[in-house]
Parts: sequence; structure tokens; C-alpha cells
Amino acid sequence: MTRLILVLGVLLTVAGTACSNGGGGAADPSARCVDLTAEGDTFTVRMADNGFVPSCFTASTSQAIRVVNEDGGLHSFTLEGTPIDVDIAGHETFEGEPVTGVVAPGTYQLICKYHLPGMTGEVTVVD
Ligand SMILES: [Cu+2]
Repeated sequence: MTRLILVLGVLLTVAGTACSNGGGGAADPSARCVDLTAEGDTFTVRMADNGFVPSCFTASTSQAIRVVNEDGGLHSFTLEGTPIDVDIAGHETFEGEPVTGVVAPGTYQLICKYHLPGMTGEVTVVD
């Protein structure tokens, strides 16, 4: 039994290495995603140059979100599969409430409805 577990461990290690050496393709999500759960009661996401900054992050439902649109044009902060769908005019800042009980923990696609397919992101929500 011990031997089987050891073999599995080696296989997982190899798979992980191959993933992080992806050669410019799909990067290891844990490397590019930012953990914002330690930001405090409010965390901030920026919209700049038709992109989300950061474009991949983890946040808690107990945190309030601030979205700063630094561009001149309209963007949306739309979390697919959730009720979160907010339009934010150019140079405006949106202050959101915590979403405990509104958004279930999970990983969601973040999009701007007006700049697809280029303006997307990924959000992992934890309680
Ligand atoms: Cu946009």
C-alpha cells in the first residue's frame, strides 16, 4: 500500500512539473492568480487597457469589492453564473457589498460584456 501511494505521488509531481513548464501556453493558474482574501474588508480590482487587473484572483464572500474603471469607456463586471452584473462607466468606481449567501463558493468566469472575447478573467470565491 505504501508503495502505491509513493508511485501516485511521483506521478502527481511529474504532472505538476509538466504543467508549470507549459512553454507559453496555459500557465500554472496558481502562479498567475492572486489571493486577495488577505486584503481586508475591501479588495480592489482595476479595469485598465480593456482588461481586468488582476485577471485571476481569489476573494471571500465576506469581503466587499471595489472596481475601479481606469479606462475612458464603459465596462461591465459580469460574473457568469451569478447575479453579479454591473456596468461601470469610464473613470467611475463601483463599490460592492459582500456577497455572502448570494454567490456560492466556486470558480467563475469574469467577463466584460462589451469587450469579448478579449476582456475576461477568472474568480475563485471562497467563504
Ligand atoms: Cu469592457
